[in-house]
Amino acid sequence: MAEPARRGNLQETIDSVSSRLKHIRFRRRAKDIPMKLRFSATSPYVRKCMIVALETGLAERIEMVPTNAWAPDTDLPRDNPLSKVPALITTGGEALFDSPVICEYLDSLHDGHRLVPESGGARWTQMRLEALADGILDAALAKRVETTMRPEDKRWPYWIERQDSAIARGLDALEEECAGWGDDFLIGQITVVAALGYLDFRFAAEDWRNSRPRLTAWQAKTAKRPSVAQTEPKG
Ligand SMILES: N[C@@H](CCC(=O)N[C@@H](CS)C(=O)NCC(=O)O)C(=O)O
Repeated sequence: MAEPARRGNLQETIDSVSSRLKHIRFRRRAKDIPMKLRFSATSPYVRKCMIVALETGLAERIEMVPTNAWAPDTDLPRDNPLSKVPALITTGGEALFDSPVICEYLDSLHDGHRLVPESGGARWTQMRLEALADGILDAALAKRVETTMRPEDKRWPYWIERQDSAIARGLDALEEECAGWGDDFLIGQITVVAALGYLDFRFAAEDWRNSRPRLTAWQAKTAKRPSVAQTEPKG
């Protein structure tokens, strides 16, 4: 899918997709009814879904619905009982979550090359990599909640250290593996982009690049992809 090469961020991409969507007159065939993606602009899990949508040419079929998962009165649990974004409402009205499920669903809707391999060893390799990068994200988010939302006198240093160790081991594993990825840009690599981007966005002072030259080079190369540049978190 050819996307215009320009730098932007996830919110700008969402705005641009939404405004283009408004100008499309829908004949109400199932294919033309927009899906809805409940999102927050800084969520790395949403970013995964947006990269998949852009890479597969599906972005214009998705209406973006801003959602604050943390708002006490949010109606998000109606679509996701876990009250997390992303949640995707399909054209048939079914609400799907979480990001691996949404990404695989989106990948089933297009005729191009599969971002989530359908079978064989490549599938497990990619799903394992996705799980590893999602796990880095889960640890980074847990650390952020602990260090920014929890009252200072109630913070648990051991918990923060535990998340730091999980993130460091995960990044070391990626450093070992990334030389073997070649030009692959599938669901595993997409999730790695989201994880590294989130660390840069929220923990810029803790330089994950230190002693990870191969992963650093891989990220720099990947940053040039339009789907990656257009979804870079800013805020
Ligand atoms: N495993 C989920 C994680 C989703 C998630 O944690 N989303 C965050 C935003 S980045 C959220 O909605 N948090 C609200 C909460 O934890 O209550 C996925 O892959 O979609």
